[in-house]
Amino acid sequence: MRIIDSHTEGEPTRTIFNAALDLGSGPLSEKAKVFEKKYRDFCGSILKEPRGNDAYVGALVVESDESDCVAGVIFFNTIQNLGMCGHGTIGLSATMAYLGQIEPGSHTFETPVGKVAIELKTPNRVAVTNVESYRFASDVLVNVDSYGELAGDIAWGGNWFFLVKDSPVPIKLKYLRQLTDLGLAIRNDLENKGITGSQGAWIDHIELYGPPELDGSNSRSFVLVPSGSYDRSPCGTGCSAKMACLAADRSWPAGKTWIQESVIGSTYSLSYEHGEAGGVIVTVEGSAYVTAEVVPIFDSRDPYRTGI
Ligand code: PYC
Repeated sequence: MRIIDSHTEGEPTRTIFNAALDLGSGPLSEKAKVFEKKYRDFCGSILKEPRGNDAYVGALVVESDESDCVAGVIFFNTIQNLGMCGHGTIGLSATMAYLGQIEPGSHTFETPVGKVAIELKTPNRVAVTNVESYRFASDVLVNVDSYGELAGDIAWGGNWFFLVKDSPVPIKLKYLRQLTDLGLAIRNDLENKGITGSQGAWIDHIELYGPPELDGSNSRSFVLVPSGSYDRSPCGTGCSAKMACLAADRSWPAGKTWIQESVIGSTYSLSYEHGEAGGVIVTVEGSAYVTAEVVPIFDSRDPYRTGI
């Protein structure tokens, strides 16, 4: 097994090669289910504290049966699998470039929710063309103590999101505690009301939007991720969900660049085209850097070897 860490616009990815796990012989979507069920301790030991933390996303690289794909990848966080991961795909691409496994140009990865294309522009700059994204519901009301009623949209961008256009809390790092509490309270209210994505899917990511702070950018966002931590990047799948909502509202045209800031001020450059199923195909461009090579040691005497 070989493990390389990177960050994409501030958000960490831990990429795992040659893990030699027995995931069966089904399609990647089935292998991902086997991975989630059978290898919880593996995920915990790789991503959770004390070896990692709640912000990490793992990218388990597997062989793809698709002849046009350079690899298959299963993304996971400290509690479950992700469908797709935008920052993780950019991190994986920069990591494979660092290892000399891919050259600048076009490549395709297989994920459990579909194929994603990348353009490796430089060893660190990557544009990801995501799976088709769509808005599932608009103006859904939630109730949150101290903020009252808030309206948001539910959208799919490779994961499920609830997006609040005008956050009552400013999108600034100094309000991280309040933003996190608000995100958790919204998620709880959605759960209590039985509000889900399609087929009862848990809406596990909450996005709060506010005005941009940087010249030339369009918006700033805070993204609560399933572990209760937050995305340091603008969240690739979350940006895809956002573009799907903008397209559904007809408030941003296809092909025009949108710059999305994260709560730490890092940015993605986004645009969309109309998809075949009525949604949008979003391209997310950002930068990633390799930060470390990790050689984990699993000491059988360590009570926290599978994470806290
Ligand atoms: O970039 O898509 C993303 C993502 C999902 C969760 C954390 N990052």
